[in-house]
Amino acid sequence: MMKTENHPRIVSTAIVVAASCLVFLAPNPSAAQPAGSERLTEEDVKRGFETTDVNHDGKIDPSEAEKNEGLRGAGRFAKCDLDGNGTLDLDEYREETTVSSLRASRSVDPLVISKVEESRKADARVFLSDDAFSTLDVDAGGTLTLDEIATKVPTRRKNLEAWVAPAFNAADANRDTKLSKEEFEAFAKAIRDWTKVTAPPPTASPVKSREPEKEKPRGAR
Ligand SMILES: [Ca+2]
Ligand SMILES: [Ca+2]
Ligand SMILES: [Ca+2]
Repeated sequence: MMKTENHPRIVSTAIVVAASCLVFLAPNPSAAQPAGSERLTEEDVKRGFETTDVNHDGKIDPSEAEKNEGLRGAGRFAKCDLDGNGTLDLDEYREETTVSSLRASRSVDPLVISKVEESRKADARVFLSDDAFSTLDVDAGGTLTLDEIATKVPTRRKNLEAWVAPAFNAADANRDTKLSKEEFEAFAKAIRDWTKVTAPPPTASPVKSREPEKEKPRGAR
């Protein structure tokens, strides 16, 4: 059985992974952070996104990202592209802007946080239904592997690696890389607890995930 105190570490891992992709997303600081304000608002997020989305197609592609100080650089774009579809949507942009603001100890408007939570909840919903276990148990073998889970959660594949994999590993009490029904309950609880959080903690304590990310030293900006 997973201990409930594991879940803050799961959150932390997600933050390390997510935060490592960005220092600051806005194309210029004034676009996302009005002078005299330390609070990131939903309006700031949208303005930063629209400024970066030069051709206004509602997506940030790699060439647009190259013009954004916070998005350019080897590997950064890919890390922010949570569903791996080659572009950044507003949810992906908001998620990373929020993380980078919290890391920089800027306050984040509750509306921004709640929108981030909405998108995480959408990802998490598949784990929280009553018949989640049987839905996910593709081969009906009575256990779940991470690959089985991945086939059912295709749209946020990188999210899966960032926070589902650590939750999975933490819940896998007997370390056989499969979740029994009982282990799955601990996993689902961690996901449920995590998607309820209102703000991630500012510091991180990495948990080993299946595909470890290259991490910056803790506290690096
Ligand atoms: Ca675009
Ligand atoms: Ca994307
Ligand atoms: Ca197991």
